Amino acid sequence: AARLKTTVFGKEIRYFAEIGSTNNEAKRLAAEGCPEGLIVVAEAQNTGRGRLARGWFSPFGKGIWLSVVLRPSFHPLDAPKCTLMAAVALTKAIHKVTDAPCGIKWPNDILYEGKKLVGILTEMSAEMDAINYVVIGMGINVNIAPDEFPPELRDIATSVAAAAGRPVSRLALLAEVLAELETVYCLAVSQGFDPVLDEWRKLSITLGQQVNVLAPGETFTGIAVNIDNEGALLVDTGQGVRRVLAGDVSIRPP
Ligand code: BT5
Repeated sequence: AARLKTTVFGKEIRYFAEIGSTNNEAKRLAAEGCPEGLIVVAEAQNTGRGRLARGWFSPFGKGIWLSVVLRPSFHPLDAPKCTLMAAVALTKAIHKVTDAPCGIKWPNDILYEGKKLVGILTEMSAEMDAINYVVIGMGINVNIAPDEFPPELRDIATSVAAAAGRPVSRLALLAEVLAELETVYCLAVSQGFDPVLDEWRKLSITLGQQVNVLAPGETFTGIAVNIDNEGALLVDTGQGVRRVLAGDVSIRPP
């Protein structure tokens, strides 16, 4: 805690050697009324989760498996933008520990050399027009060597240490992540998401690229031209611009 640079985030820390999912624990604590800024971290997750019931590989002592509880006053429809906000904070934090070029793939991945370093899972509880809580889950592969990934992830996953070419202090990186996240969250609360989305655009590796979009029920290709003020990806298919609010996007090699 001595190394923390934040005023609210991480002032209350729940640390586990092993847990099912830090997001589940954070949601449980949030439902019980815990304060904003509480974080849950674990050395290992047994049932780490991605989106759509996918799994998240979370080996002991090798990553930052982290969830942060927020209690924002903005509208529930703005909550998905918390994922983009977290991606901005994580990319900036990683840029503090390595010069290796990494950037954001819409909506929730940070990639280095086309492979995923970080995944983000935002979950929310809201009633009517008010958010009760938002939990931002972040999985950062810190010191995982290429051969330590299970075979099915070897072609798609990498780590901060692999990008940096040396081991990286998880504690130092965690302090940077919380500092950047608090800064960008304060910006969103005070000025709205527009300046956050501008930062996202600068750190994106998706915009300007030819992409394949796997949206619910269909697949198409086009050029990712922008994100709109709701955080949706705008893809120019040649026959018009399509708006993608949820889905998976792959960047096509040139
Ligand atoms: C994500 O989902 O990328 C969100 C991951 C969020 C993980 C954090 S860890 C702390 C918190 N607690 C949780 O339980 N979760 C959050 P998605 O975009 O659906 O990607 C999932 C896919 O990424 C999987 O189906 C695998 O193909 C791949 N994958 C799994 N583990 C990975 C890893 N460690 N590194 C890179 N890719 C991985």
